[in-house]
Amino acid sequence: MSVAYRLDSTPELEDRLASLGLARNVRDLAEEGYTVVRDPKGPAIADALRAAIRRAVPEAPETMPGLASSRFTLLDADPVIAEAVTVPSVLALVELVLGRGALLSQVAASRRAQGAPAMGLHADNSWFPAPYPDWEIMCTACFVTDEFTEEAGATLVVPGTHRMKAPPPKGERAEDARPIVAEKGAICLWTGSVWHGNYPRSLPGERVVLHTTYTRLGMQPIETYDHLGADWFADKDPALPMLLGRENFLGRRHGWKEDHRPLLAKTWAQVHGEDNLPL
Ligand SMILES: O=C(O)CCC(=O)C(=O)O
Ligand SMILES: [Fe+2]
Repeated sequence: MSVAYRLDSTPELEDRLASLGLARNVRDLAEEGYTVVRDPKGPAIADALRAAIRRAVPEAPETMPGLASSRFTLLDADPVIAEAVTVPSVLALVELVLGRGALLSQVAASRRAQGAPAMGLHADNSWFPAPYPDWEIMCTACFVTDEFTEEAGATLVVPGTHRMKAPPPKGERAEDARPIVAEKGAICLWTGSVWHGNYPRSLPGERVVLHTTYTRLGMQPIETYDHLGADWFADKDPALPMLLGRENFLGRRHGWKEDHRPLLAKTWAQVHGEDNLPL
């Protein structure tokens, strides 16, 4: 059951993807619905990111062995988290999956200790009914700070299920499931449609992961970072204001004191191109 699969390619983006050496990742996303991204930035910040997550997310209580613990809305919990959500290769692939002007939807982190049970099979398009549209609504990037193997409790994925455009049926056995095997510093990226879960962790130690969800402009992000002021952005990646919707036309009180047209035109051009303005 194969349907047309749409990625949001533009000539400029294709050049950028090629110069970043991401041809294989583009193929993976189209054919399998997920990919493992290796960007030099990943290994460079993996240890600092792991330490930041361990400070921000409480350990699962010893009285409940095997429990996974997680926390949300972590963008500003530590400067290295803001770096981890703007890794250039990931942002280029997010643009391919979600189009220009995509937003940061959620920044979560998890710690899974030995004995952590498996997470059930699901698709991340949780807030939308099936059939999902031909285009992707959201995608999730999991930053690996130790290692992903089956024993370590890696993410489990069922390759190609992004084409089903629906969540897994209840009780689905997913015979073709496989672990996403990846080393420290790699970033696993999957579309909101692909079926995934994870494996129980049998190794000692803990699996520490940053889970970042991006969504298409036009969708409602899961989290808000409205509390962050200009001082927070001053030393951060310039992509962040756009990722947080600070530079687009949506989510505002329009036509009140200010002329809304320049921002509308800017947003339209960003999504549809300069030469395609209906205004
Ligand atoms: O913990 C994992 O391996 C997968 C978690 C997950 O389903 C997600 O981040 O969307
Ligand atoms: Fe998920």
